[in-house]
Amino acid sequence: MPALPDLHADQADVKGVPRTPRQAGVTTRKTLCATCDIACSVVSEVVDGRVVRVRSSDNPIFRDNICIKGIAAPKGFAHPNRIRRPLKRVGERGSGQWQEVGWDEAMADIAARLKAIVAQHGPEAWAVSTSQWNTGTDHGLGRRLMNHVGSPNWISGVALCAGNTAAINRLTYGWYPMADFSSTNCIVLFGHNPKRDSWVPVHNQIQRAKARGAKLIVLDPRRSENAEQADIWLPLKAGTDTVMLFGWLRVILDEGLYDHDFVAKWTIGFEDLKARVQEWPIERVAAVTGCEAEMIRAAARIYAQGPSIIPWTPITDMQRNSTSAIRLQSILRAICGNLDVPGGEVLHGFNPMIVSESEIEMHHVLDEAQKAKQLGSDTHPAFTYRGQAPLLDACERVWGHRYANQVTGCFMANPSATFRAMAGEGAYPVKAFFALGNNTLMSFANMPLIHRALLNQDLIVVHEQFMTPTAQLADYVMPADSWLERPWMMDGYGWVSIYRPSQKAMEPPEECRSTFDFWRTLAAAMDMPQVVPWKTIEDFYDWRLDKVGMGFEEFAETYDIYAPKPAFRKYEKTGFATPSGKVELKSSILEGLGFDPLPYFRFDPDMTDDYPLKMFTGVREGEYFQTGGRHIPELRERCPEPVLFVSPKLAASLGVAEDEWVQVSNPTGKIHMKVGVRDSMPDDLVRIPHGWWKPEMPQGGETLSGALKYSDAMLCPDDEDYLDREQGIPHLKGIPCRIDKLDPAETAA
Ligand SMILES: Nc1nc2c(c(=O)[nH]1)N[C@H]1C(S)=C(S)[C@@H](COP(=O)(O)OP(=O)(O)OC[C@H]3O[C@@H](n4cnc5c(=O)[nH]c(N)nc54)[C@H](O)[C@@H]3O)O[C@H]1N2
Ligand SMILES: Nc1nc2c(c(=O)[nH]1)N[C@H]1C(S)=C(S)[C@@H](COP(=O)(O)OP(=O)(O)OC[C@H]3O[C@@H](n4cnc5c(=O)[nH]c(N)nc54)[C@H](O)[C@@H]3O)O[C@H]1N2
Ligand code: SF4
Ligand SMILES: [Mo]
Repeated sequence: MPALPDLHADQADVKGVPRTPRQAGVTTRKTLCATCDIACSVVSEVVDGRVVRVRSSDNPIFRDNICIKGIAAPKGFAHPNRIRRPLKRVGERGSGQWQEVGWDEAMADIAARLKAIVAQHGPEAWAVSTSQWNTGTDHGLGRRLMNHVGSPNWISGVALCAGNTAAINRLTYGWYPMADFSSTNCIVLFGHNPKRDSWVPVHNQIQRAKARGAKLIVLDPRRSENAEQADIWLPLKAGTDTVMLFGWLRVILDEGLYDHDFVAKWTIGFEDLKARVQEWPIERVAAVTGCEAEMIRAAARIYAQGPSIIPWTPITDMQRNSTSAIRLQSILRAICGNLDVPGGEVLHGFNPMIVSESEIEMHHVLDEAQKAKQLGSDTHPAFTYRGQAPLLDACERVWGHRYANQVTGCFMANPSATFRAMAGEGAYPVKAFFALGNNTLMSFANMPLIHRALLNQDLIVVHEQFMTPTAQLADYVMPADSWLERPWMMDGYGWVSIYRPSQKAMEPPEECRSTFDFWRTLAAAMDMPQVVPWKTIEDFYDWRLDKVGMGFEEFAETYDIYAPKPAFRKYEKTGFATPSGKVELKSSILEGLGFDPLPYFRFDPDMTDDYPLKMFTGVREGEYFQTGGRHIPELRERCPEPVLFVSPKLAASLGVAEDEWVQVSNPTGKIHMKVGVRDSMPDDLVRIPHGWWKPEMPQGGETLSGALKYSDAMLCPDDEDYLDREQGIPHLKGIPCRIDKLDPAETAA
């Protein structure tokens, strides 16, 4: 294969300042890339009203924060596949027959049909799924309209990525803290693997911290990029992070390495925790995790020296012991004195100068009877209204508002319960489903269930840039703008008090519109124009910025970053935003919900003869963000097919070789993948890539452009054995499967 061009080469001339535009007549706009959720500050170069290049920011703080997905984004958005006009389904659902309609006409029909469904089944029959990060300009307006209409059934990919971490962190100390990379002495990565083309700002922060001497500890079954540069790499068994955390706690408690004053003054439940940790002698931890006892001790001791950080990781968001793992991380932070200190993890609270998305959502208008109907709140309440309700008073006391919807994950319905209700298998029917910037079909567990759920809807509306497998099943596909084509005010997902503005760099094509416009026009068509009263998104931002005393345009010209001066140990004045005002090592909230108030570990179900292998889904591909991007030729030629990874030994025992096609199956479903033999993989684990479909394959029909043939979600179970108890999120890090070689004749891709 000929060598592929280095997409980063295009950035080479911008390493020094000042920077030279590559073309005459260039104007520049300060933009935030929203192709992935980390939102790098970049510069858009515009010629004749079109963005011709995206490059890394001129601000030294953000230098080199760019990846090939951001670089390729203008090409991706200009691609002929882009949806440019509202489409109304005219044939059978999923038949690929569409009629172009005007935006207003579409919204009028959508509103009429939604009203009819609400009238017949109640407002809770309307569910919405979004991913805040992609839509960018939702800003809580979707929830605001839902709260006024009366539906609690909002779900999101954040249920298994960061939103749930935020909700669970709040149970322990009331706010989800942010890692301070700038002055930490030790970074601990639980699987999380930032690299050159994934999570680039964090990758760069890790490199800078290492250069100043900070230690890096990596826990990963695979020899990942970060494992290779770690001071300590603990190659734990997949899904055993909770046990490893118990091991660290054991060392820290036995050796007295915790912050005694903090524990005495600011925590409750220490003695109970100690008793629970006794269940985990280091030898037992070593046996279960497969790591050496001495290495576990060494890692725990370095962490305890501090100040240390355990930056957010999605890996413990997606395990059947997720709640316990996240709670144990929170507990470690607290008892080792890493909470709200420089170089540790900082509790930001709201920015007092800007109206937050949590406020915009107006959760107080949804009445208690409707909140109680939130799907999944009876069985898996941790991040639902019911689970988070005990925090409301405390949140108001400490942070000034009752509803802190951090990372939009704190008042969600449970996705699996929602899909069951949509499929007609729940407590009540859900008959209208809206997906905004979320490829719902492929982005949760049990895809066959989601497929059934979608086919059982009376109304599906999708706001999208491309004809995703989810969009292919819609009644209406509404064309979305992109991050180059709209202004944005980024609030760090309500996690931090830092705001960053993004300037609109070009006009959206044809009828493409922002999520703000989607909700504004829907509210008006639902006869609720007062719910979204702002005419333009700039008016809306001006309103939010009222206290700053600047309009959005001036704000965006003036600031790259807008944040209050950092303050530490704020709890000394206010207490923590928990029911007790302390760090709850033993959680009163979990106890009140009928769960074990202390962390615990459930072993994975045993493998069977039929499904003897263990797989996880993950290892992000540098080329794509999640299920997107496969239509961009520059990226696709680098990563043309879905590839599973196995070790050379496992490949040999299965009788499969590099580039051969295989079927991966389990009781949930089956898919086809290509084999990649990697010596970085352990011998007892299979890696399945997330989010594969092929936009060039036929829409609808047998495979929905390959989604039913290649998507990892076909293999992810959501029965109780594979759900975290408290949150009900799926276990993506230890799923049984088998691998069978395919007859080459069957596999013409
Ligand atoms: N089975 C399984 N499920 C998973 C995961 C997994 O590994 N396996 N990973 C989880 C994780 S970590 C995450 S973050 C979630 C992500 O789940 P999603 O949020 O669904 O992420 P994407 O697959 O990127 O889908 C986003 C869609 O938004 C569209 N889009 C992009 N920009 C815009 C925009 O500006 N406006 C609108 N309206 N649409 C836009 C894209 O074209 C794309 O189709 O999935 C989670 N779900
Ligand atoms: N290029 C690119 N970048 C992305 C994304 C993308 O799609 N493409 N997605 C973004 C999003 S939404 C997210 S959430 C992040 C995710 O990115 P990361 O947090 O880096 O997650 P992954 O790359 O899925 O997996 C990281 C590591 O987890 C290890 N691992 C697997 N199972 C376990 C386990 O049970 N325990 C432990 N400790 N480790 C395990 C894997 O071996 C792998 O090396 O990436 C973001 N960045
Ligand atoms: S890491 Fe890449 S895709 Fe993500 S925001 Fe930065 S440039 Fe965009
Ligand atoms: Mo994610």
